Amino acid sequence: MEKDAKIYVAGHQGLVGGAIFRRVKAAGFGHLIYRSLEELDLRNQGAVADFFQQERPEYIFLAAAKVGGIHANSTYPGEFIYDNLQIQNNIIHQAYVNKVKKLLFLGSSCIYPKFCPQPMKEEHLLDGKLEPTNEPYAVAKIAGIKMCQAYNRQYGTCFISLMPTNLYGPGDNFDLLDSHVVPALMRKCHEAKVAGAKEVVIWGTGSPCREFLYVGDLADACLFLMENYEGSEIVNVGVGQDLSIRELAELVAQVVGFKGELAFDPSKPDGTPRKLLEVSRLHAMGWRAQMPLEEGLRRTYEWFLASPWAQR
Ligand code: GFB
Repeated sequence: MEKDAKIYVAGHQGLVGGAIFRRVKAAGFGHLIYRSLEELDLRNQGAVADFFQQERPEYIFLAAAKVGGIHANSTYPGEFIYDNLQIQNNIIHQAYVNKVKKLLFLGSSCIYPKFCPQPMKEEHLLDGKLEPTNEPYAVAKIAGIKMCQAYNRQYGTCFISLMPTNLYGPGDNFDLLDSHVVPALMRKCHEAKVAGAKEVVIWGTGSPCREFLYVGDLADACLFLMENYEGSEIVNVGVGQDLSIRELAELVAQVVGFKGELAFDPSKPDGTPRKLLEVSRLHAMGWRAQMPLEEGLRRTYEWFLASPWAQR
């Protein structure tokens, strides 16, 4: 990417888009384009076409998406499939029509089968049935990958796809019902500490395993791949290590300073038993995640304490 290239970060108000925006700016790229949700509804085909005509971006980070944790995915399956298909269809198609030089599409580790061999390799895509709690979201993300690959094949575009593992970090959504597990546990532990409560309730059995990538590391990987990768094959982005939800809860409680009990509510869904990405493709290209989990959690908690979420 040229330093004065016109770069569109779709989703710059979100956890991932915000981190990409800051990373790209810090690297000295001066011509970034963005629109707020109020200014541009990315689900609207005509509005997206007009935006592209007007701005003519040269590079795109496609981080705009409807996202959420296990409960949000199960509660709003219609929104998860419709919003994501619309957003990505509109942007990917307009990127082709307007001859964008390169587009980076962000998928998710939930594209892999529920009972995928671990760690999950890129070639396991479409090898088996998906996890039901987030199937509509996963199907939309798989459609995005296939659309990038199909356009590359038919039209000679350069659309690359990254599959990040579970993410966390400053800027996350701390809504207790819709969020992912890290912000939910952090807020629960914080509120229990402040209230002097004896226990925090964790959804599920605590036995599922997840891998957590700091969003600043993901942003760094996005910039790295935008500058160094041109293939159609998807690339996993993870840390190569996972832990159980119980272990995560213990670590979050320690970072927050909550000293009470951790209770488990098995009436809530566990989701996929394990999700660990195989990251040798990315390592072979010369990129590795840097942020240790505990330090990433500390930085996230600092951000949370200064945010309106801590005042609620
Ligand atoms: O982060 P999470 O919602 O997403 O949940 P998934 C991870 C695990 O943490 C599940 C447990 O086993 C949850 O049951 N958990 C325990 C909690 N306590 C809580 C809590 O208070 N809140 C939440 N949210 N979880 C998502 C997908 O799956 O992963 C998305 O639904 C996306 O589509 C995302 O792919 C990365 O890892 O289960």
